[in-house]
Amino acid sequence: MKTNFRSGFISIVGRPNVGKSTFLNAIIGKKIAITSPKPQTTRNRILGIKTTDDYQMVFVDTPGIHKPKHELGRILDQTATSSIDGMDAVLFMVDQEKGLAEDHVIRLFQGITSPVYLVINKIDMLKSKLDIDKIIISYLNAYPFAGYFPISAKESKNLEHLIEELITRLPVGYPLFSSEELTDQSDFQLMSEIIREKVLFHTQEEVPHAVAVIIEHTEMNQGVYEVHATIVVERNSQKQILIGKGGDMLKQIGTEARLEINKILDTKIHLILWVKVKKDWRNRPSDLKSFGYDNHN
Ligand SMILES: Nc1nc2c(ncn2[C@@H]2O[C@H](COP(=O)(O)OP(=O)(O)OP(=O)(O)O)[C@@H](O)[C@H]2O)c(=O)[nH]1
Ligand SMILES: [Mg+2]
Repeated sequence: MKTNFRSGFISIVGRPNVGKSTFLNAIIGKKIAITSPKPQTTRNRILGIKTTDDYQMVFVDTPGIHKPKHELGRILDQTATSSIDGMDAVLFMVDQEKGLAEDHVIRLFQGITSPVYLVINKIDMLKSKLDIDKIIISYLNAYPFAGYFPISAKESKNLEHLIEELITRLPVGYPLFSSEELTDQSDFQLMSEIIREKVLFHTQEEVPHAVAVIIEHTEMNQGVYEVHATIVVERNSQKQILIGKGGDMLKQIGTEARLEINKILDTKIHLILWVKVKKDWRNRPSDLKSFGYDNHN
């Protein structure tokens, strides 16, 4: 290891749907966090680890900060806000839609010592540089940001400038993870998240938010790696939607999830999905905890 090796933590915070997880995947170069056009996709703090000969950057992807309606939402906000202070740098990500409605997020930066960068994502959707400038100007008086970085996470545009700046914020220190590690998530967590992503993609309105996925167990059956998973919903009507006509919807979700798990984990699996109703689980501390959602994730 080089004597001036640097390592540190960088968190990514912002409102839901601005592209935090897409950015994490782009930086790491592999899908480790699920993404979707629906808000509140990310529910746990997810680490993405980028290691080179010179540095190790540990990115912390967080749930979008919003006004919670359930206990789950409150936990999500807490997970995000507890990932702000004590970081070597904070990336405050915005897109063109939000403007200054984000005051409640900016307020969280008061009193912290970490440098906060304004990262304007989705610039591929903007027509001109003037549009980017307008967004930056609208934030100028909101907080003394350490820098402004317009990027496109989806097209991996302008990421290298941001990385160069972040390197300067890393203290000299040992790596905290081995160089092969890209995330702190277990294979079970990754599998359950991929299944949830397919549910998010195929369902609308309240259903995506009412879903949790649990990997019950795995076993080898005649040379095939079987994964048994349960999709939990809050109401019978949601269960009907997920199963679909003649089981079509569940079959579709299962096929898409299986193909992606095969690819990402490089293992051939056989996926067996069940749907179960657990009334009001998003407000029940015991259910939230057993599904992996608590303040300590
Ligand atoms: N056009 C465009 N779309 C993007 C870009 N980055 C992300 N998106 C899209 O924005 C949507 C939300 O992306 P996510 O990465 O899930 O957003 P997030 O901030 O992690 O959302 P939460 O986890 O809900 O807080 C998805 O449909 C992405 O494809 C970008 O650079 N350009
Ligand atoms: Mg996310």
